[in-house]
This record gives sequence, C-alpha cells and structure tokens, in this order.
Amino acid sequence: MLDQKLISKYMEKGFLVIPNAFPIEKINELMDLIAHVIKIEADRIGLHETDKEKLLNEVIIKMRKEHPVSTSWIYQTVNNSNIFKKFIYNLGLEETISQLINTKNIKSIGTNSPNLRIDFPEDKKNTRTWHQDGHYFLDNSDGFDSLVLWISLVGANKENGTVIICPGSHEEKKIDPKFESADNLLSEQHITPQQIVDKYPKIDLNTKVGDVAVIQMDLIHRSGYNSSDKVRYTAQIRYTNLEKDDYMPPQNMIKYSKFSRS
Ligand SMILES: O=C(O)CCC(=O)C(=O)O
Repeated sequence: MLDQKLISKYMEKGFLVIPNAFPIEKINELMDLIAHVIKIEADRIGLHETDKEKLLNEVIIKMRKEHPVSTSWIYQTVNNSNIFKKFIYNLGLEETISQLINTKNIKSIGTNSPNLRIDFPEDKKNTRTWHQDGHYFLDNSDGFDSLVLWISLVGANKENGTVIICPGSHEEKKIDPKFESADNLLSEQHITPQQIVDKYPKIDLNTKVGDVAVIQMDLIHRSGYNSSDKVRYTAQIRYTNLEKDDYMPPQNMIKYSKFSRS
C-alpha cells in the first residue's frame, strides 16, 4: 500500500519509483529462465556455455551480431514461456496498482501487453524515442486510468540506457504525435513533437534489481542509449481500470513469424 504522500507525488510528477517492490527470488527465477532459453538456442548453433552471466551477456551479444534471428526467437520464446507469464501475472502489487489507477475494487484491474525488453549495448534500432504509452494502449482514454509498470531485472542507469522521463509532462494529456507506420522490423511509432519535449526537464531513472517504476499513461518518456557492454533486461506490463465506462478490452491476435534461424 502507498501512503497519501506518495500517491500525491505520483499525481504531480506522473511517475513513481518503488524500491524493492518484490523478492529478489522472483527475479532470479526469471533470469534463470532467460539464461535457459538462451542456452537452448546457443547449443543449437554450437555456442556451448553453461555460465549464467555469460549466457545473459557475452553469448546473447555475440548471437545478436552473428545470428540476429536467434535473438528474436529468444525474445519471443521467453515472452511465451510459462515462467515469464507466472512472473508477470503474480507480482503481488495489486493493492498499489488499484490505488494508483483508482479502482473501487481490487478485482477491477485489467492488464495489457506484458513483455520483456532486451536492450543490447549500442543498439539504436529497438529503442523507443519520445512517446506517451497512451497512444499505443487505448484501454482507457484518461491517462490516470492506466499505467505502465516498468521492472528493473538488472540495475538500470544512464550508462546502460535506462528509461528517460519528463516529470510533469502527463499534464499535457495526449499530445498529437508524429505517426510512423510499421515497417518490416519496427512496429508503428507515435512520436511526441520535440518542441513539447523541450519544455520539460529530463530524468534518467536510476534503479536497482527488483525496483519498479510506475509511469502514468500520458507521461512523455523514451529509452536511453546503452553505452555499457552489458545487456539491459527489463519487463513491463500495463494495468488499466476496467470499471470505467470507456474501458475497451483489447483483443489479442495470435501471429506467427517463420524465424529462419541459421
Ligand atoms: O527502454 C525502455 O526501457 C523504455 C521503453 C518504453 O518506453 C516502452 O516500451 O514503452
């Protein structure tokens, strides 16, 4: 449960960092799973390694350079694994979420788009530029009815490209974005105009393993640049208030890609 002071801070700034939001064992179990999936693919292409840290960094970084399709397969495979779903749907933060999206009943929390992020050193292709998640997730129209939970699976900071936010920018509500349609590699983009971004100070979220950031749906934010030599692992899930009259439950389509792995 959050006290009123923290709730007021969230309402004013549009974000909150909750330190040590859940036991480290939960993160360890998920990181074991990620290393396990990397090992399945690494063994298949002849990159034999058993050390967890090496699998999570050196091996997957090498794979991305030499077998990029394999890293997409790993990403999608983790997202669909039993352990990832168990992790993301059992964070145990329902009371906090209910307070922040203001549901009358704790049962009235909807979810959308749980996903792992694997942010590689020096990558620019998969990072997100300035945006508001409210343009991508239409479950509720009011930014305070939904939020993004951003989970630090490793420590995140400026060096490894942590998320950068514009505190207070949620007050703008939804700003008309510049739209870029999807191409083969990138999904569609709703980019916040730079002149709006320039009005705000910027904060690089500094988080430790097990900390979570709560981001109001209209808050302007972006990915940083990972200039370290390690992968930045995070997980995200969106929560929505399904009591609201305008609540639209999303309908997910099952889509399969061929994954021509070498
Ligand atoms: O790079 C990040 O961790 C933030 C990504 C993000 O803002 C998003 O996926 O909506």
